[in-house]
Amino acid sequence: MGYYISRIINAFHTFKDNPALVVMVGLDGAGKTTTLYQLKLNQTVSTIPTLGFNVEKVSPCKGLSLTVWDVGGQEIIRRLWRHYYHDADGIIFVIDSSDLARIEIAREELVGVLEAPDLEHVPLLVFANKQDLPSAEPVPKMIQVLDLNRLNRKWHIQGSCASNGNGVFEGFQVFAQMVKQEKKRRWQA
Ligand SMILES: Nc1nc2c(ncn2[C@@H]2O[C@H](COP(=O)(O)OP(=O)(O)OP(=O)(O)O)[C@@H](O)[C@H]2O)c(=O)[nH]1
Ligand SMILES: [Mg+2]
Repeated sequence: MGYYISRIINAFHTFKDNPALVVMVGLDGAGKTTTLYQLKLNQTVSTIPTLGFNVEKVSPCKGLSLTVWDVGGQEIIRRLWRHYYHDADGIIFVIDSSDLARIEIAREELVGVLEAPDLEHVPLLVFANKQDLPSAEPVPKMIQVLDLNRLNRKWHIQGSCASNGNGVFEGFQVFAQMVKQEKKRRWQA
């Protein structure tokens, strides 16, 4: 009996009180902080480079809240990303689709992120951001460049414009469902 009660409490804890933990990374200037506050406040905020992190709780879909850690992307602080991965239920990678000069660096950083043992099997959301800029690569091209089809995990890519909000909510909605399903699958295992 105690076993079942503890499972019920655990389930309640998992789905009600305990928000899923999500880490958002990507190169500096990709638009992570703009994305986070577009979702949280439904507003375009003016940002400064993030030297540590921002953290906000958001509820993009019914029955699941996400605690989103937005971690600064400057080269010198990228090595700190891995310290945020422990217990993460999902990972978000934001990329500036118009920054062709750094697309290979972004790809390499994504590979490093996905190799982190703490992130094994967690769902991935990629925001192909800055789609408003004329030089932005479209989503199919970003799938190819980032080689997403080879991934052995659930992933979703969303074209977005964080500065006007296009695609931000839609991306988080799909992602939250993926995180919810994965949490449920792990709990049932
Ligand atoms: N045109 C355009 N500009 C954007 C978009 N998203 C963000 N920006 C701008 O890009 C710049 C960097 O945005 P941030 O959100 O601060 O980028 P970040 O990824 O948090 O950067 P770090 O904190 O340094 O890692 C800001 O000037 C934003 O206004 C977008 O979709 N389109
Ligand atoms: Mg930032």
